[in-house]
Amino acid sequence: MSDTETLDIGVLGYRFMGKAHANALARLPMFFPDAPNVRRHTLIGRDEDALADAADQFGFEQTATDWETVIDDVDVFYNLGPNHVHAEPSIAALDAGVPVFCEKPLAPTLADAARMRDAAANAEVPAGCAFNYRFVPAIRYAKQLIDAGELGDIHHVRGRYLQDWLVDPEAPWAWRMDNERAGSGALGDLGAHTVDLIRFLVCEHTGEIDRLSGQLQTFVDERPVYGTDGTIKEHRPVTVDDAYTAQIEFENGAVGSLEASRFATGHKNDHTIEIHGSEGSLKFSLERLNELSVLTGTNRGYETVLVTDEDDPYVDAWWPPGHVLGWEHTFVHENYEFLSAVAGGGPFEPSFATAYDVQVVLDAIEQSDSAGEWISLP
Ligand code: SOE
Repeated sequence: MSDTETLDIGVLGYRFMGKAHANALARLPMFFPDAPNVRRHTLIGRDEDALADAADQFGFEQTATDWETVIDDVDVFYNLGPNHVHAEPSIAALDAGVPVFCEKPLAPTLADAARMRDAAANAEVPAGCAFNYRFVPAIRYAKQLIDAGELGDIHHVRGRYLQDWLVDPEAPWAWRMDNERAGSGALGDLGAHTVDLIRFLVCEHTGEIDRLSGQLQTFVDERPVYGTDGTIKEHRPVTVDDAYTAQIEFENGAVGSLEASRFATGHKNDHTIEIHGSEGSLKFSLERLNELSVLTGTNRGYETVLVTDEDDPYVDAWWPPGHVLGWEHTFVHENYEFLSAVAGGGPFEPSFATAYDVQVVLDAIEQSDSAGEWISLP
């Protein structure tokens, strides 16, 4: 850190998530003036040309191709690389006393996730996992309703995350289709979000997920790698799931179903959560993220509540009531919370410990699929 007032941020990864977090860092001083000052210090990646372009575009002061050299120079380390590079750099940063914000899923394997959780437990700095959908105002509002008992006793939870970017069998191979690098497919990439949201929303009331039955499916088992001239150079195997489903049961007997797919034709980024309790129900859809459908009391049908009032979570930082927010705002909110925890020395949720608990559920779904039977969680 060059002065006591500013946090220097080192960011590994400069593609989709690099852009989402860099945008969030740039927005913070304008919309959250009480956030700590940050400097977009070093952007880390392997391809020097692409990295230099990204650093220019995202407002970073410098670039580096070796994360090890950067850790000592920064106050906070963001790990936004592919899943297989989550563990080593994150653990090294935590061992050096540098706070870490890591993209989800925490790691490709439960063993790596456990090492990351342990490193975080031994470090005296925050280690957060970037489950950004917790920071949607409507999701925070849903949690307030559930915690206030408006839904009564929770009986049903349903979570579905649908995308369609792989339905074309000629869609190009990518690291997200490789078990070594990604750990799993739709399960870890999309299901991790659903499991985290469900645990965030209901587990204080239902207890943890106690047992589950899971199924994985791969519809296309190899995909083309294209050359720069657009012709197919080779085919590589797909070694992860394209879709998963799971039945879950909570400690209190509540039940749920989970699903994610990259083959859900027509659905681009459709994450829905539905919860039914003894006194009411609610429905959330990421495609309408400013709204929450709520059924309580004597209402006969769902009422669609616009969660855009100034007293709704995070909304007063932005625009006057009704001026809707989007996907990118969730990253600003989580960066605000994480960096405030870093500056204030406070805890941050979701922590590595929480992200490990998500990974336990993902791992159990894989175990259940392999064994063809229900699995009890530890
Ligand atoms: C996958 O397509 C993906 O980008 C996920 O990796 C993100 O976590 C999700 O928010 C959107 O979809």
